[in-house]
Amino acid sequence: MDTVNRRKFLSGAAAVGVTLGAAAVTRASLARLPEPVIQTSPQTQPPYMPNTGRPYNPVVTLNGWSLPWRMNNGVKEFHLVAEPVIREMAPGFKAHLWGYNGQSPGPTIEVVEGDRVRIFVTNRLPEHTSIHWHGQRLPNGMDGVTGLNQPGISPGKTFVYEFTARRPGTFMYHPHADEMTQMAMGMMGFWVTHPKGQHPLIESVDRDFCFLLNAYDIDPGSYTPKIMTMLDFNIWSWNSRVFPGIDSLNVRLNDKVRIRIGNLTMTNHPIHLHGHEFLVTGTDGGPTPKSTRRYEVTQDIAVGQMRQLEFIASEEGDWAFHCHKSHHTMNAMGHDVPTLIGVDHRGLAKRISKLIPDYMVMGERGMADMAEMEMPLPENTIPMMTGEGPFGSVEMGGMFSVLKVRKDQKPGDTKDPGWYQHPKGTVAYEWTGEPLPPATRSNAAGASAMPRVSAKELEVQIRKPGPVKPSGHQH
Ligand SMILES: [Cu+2]
Repeated sequence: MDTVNRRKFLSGAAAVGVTLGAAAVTRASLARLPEPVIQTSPQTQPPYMPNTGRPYNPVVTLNGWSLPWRMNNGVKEFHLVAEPVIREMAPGFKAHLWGYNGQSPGPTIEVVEGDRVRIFVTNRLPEHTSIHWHGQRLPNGMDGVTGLNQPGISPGKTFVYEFTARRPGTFMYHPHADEMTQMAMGMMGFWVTHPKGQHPLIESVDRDFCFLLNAYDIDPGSYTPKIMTMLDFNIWSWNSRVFPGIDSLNVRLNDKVRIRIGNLTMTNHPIHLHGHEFLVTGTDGGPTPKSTRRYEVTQDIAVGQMRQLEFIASEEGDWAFHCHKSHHTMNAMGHDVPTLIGVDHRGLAKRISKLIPDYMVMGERGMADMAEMEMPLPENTIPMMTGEGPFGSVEMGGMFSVLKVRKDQKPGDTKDPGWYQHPKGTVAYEWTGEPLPPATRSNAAGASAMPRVSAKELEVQIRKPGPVKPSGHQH
């Protein structure tokens, strides 16, 4: 990226509400807390180009931003404010979370290997907190485990963490105080330590993206996550956004791309990229030795782990990029709907609708109908599967985004180029020749094990969508 673009990005960032600390920092003001920088937009902010400290190539935080710092006698000073925030998880769906500096996740912290870093942490939550700097080498008393390494930071108080960023790599930060609650509420952030100069195992790239995997349990129609949930989450998100609210990863054809991912959910996520193979160039422990690298199209990321994926974006198009657990590409509602594939509803719906006027038959042909259904949703939620593509509904939700590779995407340009225009003759098409004669095979298959049942002898659970609880069953 050239300097002009960098400047433009910086002023672009300022225009959408990032307030940079005062340019001229006086001696007196250095004795005070650095002014916290607050960001309330859920849009992906352009890379943050520093004007002090050692140079590096900044990352792009998906639907997030990087935290500016002030330089104080050679020390990079950041100010994180733990506080309640409102996060738009997708258009039309807002969550009341806890986060840092106006957003959940908090801002990405970017430093350079060898930097002396001082982080002020102010607690505006109703209970004590702390921050653990996940993966860092640091003095034990800076590790952030409440009770073990430090007392909790009480509401209203500010603590100071200080250490040297000793090894380059991909890190995270999160509370180590009432963790179950505070992480279920969205308190987490990304940390990147860039290498100083050339590193034999860290290549420079054209695009460097990062995001956290996180999950929430938010009942349709409500705003606050249920913090006691251990496994049964209904909102699977990247940086507290769900498809179609997750921005696409927009790159130029033949760009070298790095994607850094950290997992702070309660389960593993096999992250799958279409159209390209990638190498895993880094893990929690730092850059991987070259001899261990092999090409993959899916990388599982376990709880508490970080992974760096790298590839050359050499295929033009709109490539799906998602978690391969199919329930993790779905949003709230519908996870506990019984399987009705093969059940003959004919006549039944009419009879039920006499009792329950807005009853809908769901799932008789599979669940794809859900994406098109004009379903009465409660006021603050998002359909289970949604997202409009150039060919119709994408029938996805949750942990899903698109890698957009374009010949004419400008170097460093992060803007969404729109949908891919496929060259003529390169899209799957409908066969218009002689059709296959109808088969009796599928009805006969498994006849004794799976007899087709008629509506007369069928017991059906009637479930109304929305906040209304299942209303019993009907013969
Ligand atoms: Cu997943």
